Amino acid sequence: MLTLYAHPLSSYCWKALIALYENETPFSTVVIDQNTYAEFKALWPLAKFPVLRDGEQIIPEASLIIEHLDAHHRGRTRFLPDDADAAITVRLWDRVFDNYVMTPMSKIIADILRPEGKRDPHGVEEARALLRTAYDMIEAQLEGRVFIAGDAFSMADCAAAPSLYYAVRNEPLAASHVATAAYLDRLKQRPSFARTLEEAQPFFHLYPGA
Ligand SMILES: N[C@@H](CCC(=O)N[C@@H](CS)C(=O)NCC(=O)O)C(=O)O
Repeated sequence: MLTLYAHPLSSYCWKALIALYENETPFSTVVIDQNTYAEFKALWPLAKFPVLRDGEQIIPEASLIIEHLDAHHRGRTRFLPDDADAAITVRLWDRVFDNYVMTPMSKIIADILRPEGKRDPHGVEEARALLRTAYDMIEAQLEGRVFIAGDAFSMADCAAAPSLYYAVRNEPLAASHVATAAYLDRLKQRPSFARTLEEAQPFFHLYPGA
């Protein structure tokens, strides 16, 4: 039995949840709160979520969780193609969304949560500039593609959905980002992400960037 240690508003947890819901993979959830935090930190001292437990195996990092699901709990949606070069393209766009959309988006939201006088306007401006560059790259990549790495949904789309969802609320897309806006709409309509968003709905009021 799989157990996911997760928080309902965490974008990286959404990424793993999308993959689990894609294939209706059975799992149980341990919600990280003050009651479960010590148990969670003992499993993964860096205490970043999500973490998946599969029997004796502990798998941290959302991308590795998805790679693990693709290798050991395979379903109709494959998250990485068998072709090595195509798999590198998926991993590249997974990295783009984590490092250049999720990271600057988190910087902007973390800054909102900082106390007055402890904010970092310069760092936030840099994060916004990085996001705008990433948006331009995503827009170009989507030309002629249904999903970010091609015609098939993949791990990179699992990364794209939560990162873009939160990012555009905090740094809006430009009017020229037509393909990216349509792509985000397609992701929101995908049942795995629609379910993730629906389940997070009751918690949104707790989060300033949501
Ligand atoms: N590289 C990790 C990042 C995970 C991460 O940063 N998760 C955030 C929630 S979205 C977290 O654990 N925040 C709590 C903290 O930093 O203490 C991954 O890809 O899973």
